[in-house]
Amino acid sequence: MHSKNRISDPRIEELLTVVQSRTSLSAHSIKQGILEHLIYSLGRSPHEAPKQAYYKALAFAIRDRLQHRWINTVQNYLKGVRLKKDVKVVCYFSAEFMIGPQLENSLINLGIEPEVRKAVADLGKDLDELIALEAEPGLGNGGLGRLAACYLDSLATLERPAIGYGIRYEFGIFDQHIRDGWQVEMTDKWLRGGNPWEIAKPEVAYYVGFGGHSESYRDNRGDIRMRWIPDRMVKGVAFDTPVPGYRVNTCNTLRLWSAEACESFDFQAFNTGDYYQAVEEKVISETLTKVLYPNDEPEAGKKLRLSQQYFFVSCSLQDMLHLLDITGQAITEFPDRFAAQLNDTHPAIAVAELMRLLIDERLLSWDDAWQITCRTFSYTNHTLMPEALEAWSLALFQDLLPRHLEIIYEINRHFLDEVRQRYPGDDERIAKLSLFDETNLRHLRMAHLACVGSHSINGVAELHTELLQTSILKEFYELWPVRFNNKTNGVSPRRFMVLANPDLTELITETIGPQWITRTDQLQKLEAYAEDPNFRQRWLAVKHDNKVRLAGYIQKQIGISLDPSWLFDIQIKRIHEYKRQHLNLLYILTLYCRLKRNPTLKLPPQAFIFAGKAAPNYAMAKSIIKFIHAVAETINHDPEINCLLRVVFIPNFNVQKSQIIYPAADLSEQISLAGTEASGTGNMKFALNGALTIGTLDGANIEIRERVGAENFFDFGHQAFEVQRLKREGYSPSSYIENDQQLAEIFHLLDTGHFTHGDREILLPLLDNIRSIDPYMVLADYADYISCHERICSLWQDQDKWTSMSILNTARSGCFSSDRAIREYCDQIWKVGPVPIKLPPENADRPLVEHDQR
Ligand code: 26V
Repeated sequence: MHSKNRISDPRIEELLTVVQSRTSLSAHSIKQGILEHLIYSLGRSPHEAPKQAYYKALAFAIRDRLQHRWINTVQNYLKGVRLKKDVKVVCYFSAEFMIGPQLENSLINLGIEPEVRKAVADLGKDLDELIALEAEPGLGNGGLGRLAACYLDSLATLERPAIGYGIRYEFGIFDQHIRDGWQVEMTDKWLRGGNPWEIAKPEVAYYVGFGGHSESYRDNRGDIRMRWIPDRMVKGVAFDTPVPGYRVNTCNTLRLWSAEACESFDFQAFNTGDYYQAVEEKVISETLTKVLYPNDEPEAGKKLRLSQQYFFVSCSLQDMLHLLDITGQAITEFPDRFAAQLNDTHPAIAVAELMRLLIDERLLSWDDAWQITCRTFSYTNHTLMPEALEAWSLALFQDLLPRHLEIIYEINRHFLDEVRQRYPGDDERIAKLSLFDETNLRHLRMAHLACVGSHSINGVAELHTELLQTSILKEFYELWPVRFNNKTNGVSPRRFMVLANPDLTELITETIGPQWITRTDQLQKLEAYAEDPNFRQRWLAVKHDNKVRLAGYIQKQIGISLDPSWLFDIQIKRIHEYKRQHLNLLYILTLYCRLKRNPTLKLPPQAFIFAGKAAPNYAMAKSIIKFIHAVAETINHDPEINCLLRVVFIPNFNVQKSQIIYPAADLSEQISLAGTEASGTGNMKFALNGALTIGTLDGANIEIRERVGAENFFDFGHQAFEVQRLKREGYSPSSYIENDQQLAEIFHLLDTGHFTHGDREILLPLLDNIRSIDPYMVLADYADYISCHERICSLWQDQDKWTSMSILNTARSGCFSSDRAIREYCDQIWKVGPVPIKLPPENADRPLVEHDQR
């Protein structure tokens, strides 16, 4: 009880006894906490409680230990604002947050894993088993949602005030099952067992309108104003999840909105006697936040998606205005207190909603409101794919958000007036810049709305930002070059190294000290050990153990055995034609044919591991999954082949699984067609864990190659500018097959149903698409991809060299930490500095770390 010595104030003494049983980080107190929660929160006897109950009790006990940090963090921010200290809060608007499991992350950040392991063992349980029981909140599709989660982690670790605003989907990304090699989707009932990490705040609720019409009226100054009369209202209720930083007291908030029916509205219908209509309204309202939509499915549930986007954006902006009000600040302060980041265009409707709140509800002038709006928002673009750019049909938009449409017309009028002044008579440019696409059955372009209403526009890797400026946002770049900037993505070293790869973490920490965890540039110190035989041996041993762990998992879950001494060649990401999992398959099939022709061929044994989900209505992507399984089945069952090649598809890829897979990779496949992958973030997770990359010069691959050195990176394929030229000049995929015997043989085998039990139909649409259109130029990059793999195979023979290269990949990838990215966002866009959180004496248990980690 070392804190007792410090404290003499009796009032604090009293508080201390109240809170200390729930704040102490000792093993004894944690054990006590678990037992208390088992009995009093969950109503179970410790003797009969199932493991699931132990998991939950443990989660509650750990949440208790975050609680005072969380409360103090919020109080500190508000206090700072009240005292007119320039506290500014980052509001990260994102339709997706793929936060992954929370328990182990909290233990790592608090630095109490050893104590908790002991507490749990004292209760006769195994910590790893309890950790494995946590249902993963899969509230995102892939890279974009995981990026948002990494950014929240870094914001808290860097002690920056931040709120993540999003949607509490009742069903996250679907669970992927595989039946007969095909993907089958099942609903993700992640809330089934309750969610111990969230706290419902029923008193933090806002009303959001839909539909109806707008009308004009005279305000008490006699000025004409507009108001919106919606015909439906939905209530948004806040659910908060703590976001603890690493070894700091800062604990920020992820605030997700859940839709509920409004009581008062039901009542109205009830009065008119239409009880069933009222119940129906209730059901419709509560449908709003039911399910996450795949972002790569262009036609899915249009109307509901726009409703979801507007719903969470409106709740979040109302919440921000409320925070401003309770701290007694003027509306003009808004952009100095909040920096709101639009994570892609999903929240772009925020531009119109903030305008509406300021003009219609706070009665500001247009010009004042517009200034506040543009100073508040900044926009990150995450894709160049034309079919991915969000555009809403005006009919739908008008029906759902009539008042917003009026406001957007007005924004467009002001904007195009400015453009006309700059470029008189340039109607073509006007049409390109307009918020409305007049050619495409009149659509509202959300990327344009985001650009016009933001003071900063960024891409997520250097090439991507450059391509934004020269292609899809070219005219905006010409108009406002200073608004454009690049922020190359980053990933959390806590989640993807410390948590995912504890053995590597230990080896690195033992070698260069622990500071690298928050200062990843220090990983550079490992360079000095790249040629050290002893260190290399230990590095290799860690990789080997990680491969044993993955092989064990695969054996248990899928029943395929893998030899950890083989080369583990891994491609894990959403299944998409542009990511070209089928190019990877063509390499595997090439090896297959070569081995069949020459069974004594010298080849390093290779395990090919795939994982990833396909959007439920994306037929080609689903065929690619079937294709992988067809090849896997043939190869894995062929005794002539399976001694050198094996192919595995790990179903239901998620954050939890990714943590087992990244650390076990020797080779990372990053093979998208150049100019299509905005950044990629898996590429960074692999490199940080010491995998070598085979990759195209696309997205952040280019920067990874630059950093780790071209000699430690395997690049291949056409570059983005060559892809553009090829397309211009007329790309003919069939000629590649005609001129390459190996390709011809592969396609012949596929056509005869060699891998599909003689079925010549099931893969035909995919094969025909490659032969006739090949939209992502798989065939144009095939030859170079094969020869690149051949170089890799020969390098693999030299394990010392390989291991040195692996060490250098980790040592030089430090800049791909999300801490680096967040520092750039904070310094260059948000202008948000650190606000260290001090705990009051009654809450001080012990400092989380001795040294300064900032
Ligand atoms: C892609 C597509 C492909 C065509 C069909 C419709 C469609 C719709 C959406 C998308 C992707 C949307 C945005 C997105 O998720 N981008 C990803 O963001 C990551 C984080 O910045 C980045 O690493 C990935 O490269 C990028 O694809």
